[in-house]
Amino acid sequence: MCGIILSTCTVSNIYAQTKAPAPFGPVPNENQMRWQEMEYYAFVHFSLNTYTDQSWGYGNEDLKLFNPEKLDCRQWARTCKQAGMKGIIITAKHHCGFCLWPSKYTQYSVKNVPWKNGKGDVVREMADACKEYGLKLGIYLSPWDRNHPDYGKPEYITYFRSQLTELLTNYGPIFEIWFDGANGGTGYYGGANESRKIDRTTYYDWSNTYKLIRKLQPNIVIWNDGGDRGDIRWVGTEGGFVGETNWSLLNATGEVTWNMLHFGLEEGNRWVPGEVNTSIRPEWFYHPGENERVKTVPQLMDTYYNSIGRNGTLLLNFPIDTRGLIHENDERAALAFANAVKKAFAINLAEKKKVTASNVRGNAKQFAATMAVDGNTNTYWAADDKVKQAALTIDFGKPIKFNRFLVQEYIRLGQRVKAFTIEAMVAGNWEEIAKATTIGYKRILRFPSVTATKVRFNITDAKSSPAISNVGIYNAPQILAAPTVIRNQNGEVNIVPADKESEVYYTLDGREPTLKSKKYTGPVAAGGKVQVTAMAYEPSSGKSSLVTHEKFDIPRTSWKLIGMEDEKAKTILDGDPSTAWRQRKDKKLPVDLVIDLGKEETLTGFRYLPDQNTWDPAIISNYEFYISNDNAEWKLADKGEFSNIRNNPLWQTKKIAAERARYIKLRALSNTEGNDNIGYAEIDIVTE
Ligand code: FUL
Repeated sequence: MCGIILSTCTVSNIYAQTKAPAPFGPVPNENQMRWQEMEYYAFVHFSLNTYTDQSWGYGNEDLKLFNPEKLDCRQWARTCKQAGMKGIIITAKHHCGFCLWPSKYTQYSVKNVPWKNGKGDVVREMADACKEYGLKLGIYLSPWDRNHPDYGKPEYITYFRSQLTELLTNYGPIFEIWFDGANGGTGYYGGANESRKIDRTTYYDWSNTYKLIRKLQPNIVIWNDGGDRGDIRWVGTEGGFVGETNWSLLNATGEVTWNMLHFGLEEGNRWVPGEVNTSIRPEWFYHPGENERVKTVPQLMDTYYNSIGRNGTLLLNFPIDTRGLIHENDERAALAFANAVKKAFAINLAEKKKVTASNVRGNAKQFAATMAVDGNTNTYWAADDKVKQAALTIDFGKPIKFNRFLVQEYIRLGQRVKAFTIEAMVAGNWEEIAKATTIGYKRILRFPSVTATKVRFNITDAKSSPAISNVGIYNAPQILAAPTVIRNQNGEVNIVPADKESEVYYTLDGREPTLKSKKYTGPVAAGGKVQVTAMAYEPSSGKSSLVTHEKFDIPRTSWKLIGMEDEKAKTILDGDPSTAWRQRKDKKLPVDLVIDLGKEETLTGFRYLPDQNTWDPAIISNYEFYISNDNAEWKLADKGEFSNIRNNPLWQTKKIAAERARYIKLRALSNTEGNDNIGYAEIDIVTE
């Protein structure tokens, strides 16, 4: 009798222990799960801005400008598909209010443009092309509308919801809706030409807008940077990276700080994973001047590892060009990037290898170590409840060379792992080769190539017993990066390859470098206007990098900062984007920076690169630019805003009517944070 009872007890114990682990903390819903598994998808930015060379339209841009000669959404979809992307989010309406679809509720749309005599619908063409290529469709609808007369009034919310209803009803399934956070400010507003402020927490009444969205598109995910908690979050930068520690959690209510956006919130009570949005060029919209500024494969690979490799998805933008196409340079870069990813992860060296675990949940087969290397992310290796430290050892049986480690948690049960290390058995000894914090849906670590017989994946800390659905080990080919080119104040050009061992070849006349060009051996004196091109070359493989193109205007050798006691201010002219100088903390706006150019020049513009520090921004948003011949009488040459500079702190180039002057003054009227911090990485001029 007792024996029977005993065995029943044992059986039920085993049964209890081999039940799947209970979910820990918040978990993704099905929509978030489907979205996360997409991993990589596109943005397309296309609007009147495409024809005005602007980042943000004011709302009064002429509709006649919209007449793309070769608009071909099928080319966009084909490119995205070939690039391995799973969907496309289109800017149906950007801040200028122009609608790419013939909305019933406004005249400011494709209804009234020369393109297709007002009979066209870009959103429809996009939806059809996505369907043809098996891609999902997403919609960007800017809440801020600089054209609409009612913006700022309650009536606008009705308009906004009517537009949402059109977009979410007439174009089939929509996987994601994107509400940008830029909200309120100056604009045309039906001719009022004024500044309108709204309270971003209350104005849009998001909770009712969300209800409408979910009713119309039950499978959608909502991205919202400006209001109530959406289903996914911005990661606090448009630079293409999320924090190394990345929790897919936030709190359901309350303020979201920059740190929470960038790293998630370990103790958050709601599943809100991060989406990394960045552009394949510096800017979101097409600017012909950026045709040579398309990101290189090494840059895009960095973005890949810092987004998808850090538990994020990657939303990569293509600025559609004036013809209505993804520019050939962007297409080439996206396909080369896809190819590099494919090559890097072509062979999982861990798959089906001998694998053991320090603990297996209930010693049960369905949670065995092998589940992490079976190539199926629906099965997972799990440890017993209460086990928060566990190791998985992969035995190759012979020395194998590798440089990447990929790991995935079974996130349907929550995000659990807080810290882990990777060790390799090199010549009979265990060596730690990498160390990291969170995992989440996917984590990829890069490290210098190592040759080892075994790899040990150690979970050193977890919120709850780990559940690992996939482990991958790869030997990714090296990619040569295009070198960095800078010119210092003395007019010397410095070229720095990403890999110190690479050889560098360059030209100073804009011609493409070859192995017959000059070999770089140290700083090169290059006065006057120069166009430097440079490439890195690896003699052992015979491979060369993509080419860097840098244009420099007249050298700043004899420039002087006026009225500046701080010696460090010179960094504003040192040519190095990573060094910056800030005005004294106690200075109140407006704040001036005055430069003596040493002699009269014919000025046709000026350039400003903000301090690249993202922690405590000191970025000018509104400015006035003055010129003078005697540093006494000043003439206002230009004034305006640096649009979108907070999220995208790139070089800003402003044109002015050509004029001769010896002194320039950049007056900062406001900064992006509403405080008085003002900083500069670089200031430069453009001459005729
Ligand atoms: C930003 C916008 O202001 C930009 O113009 C762009 O659309 C980007 C994706 O979001 O915040």
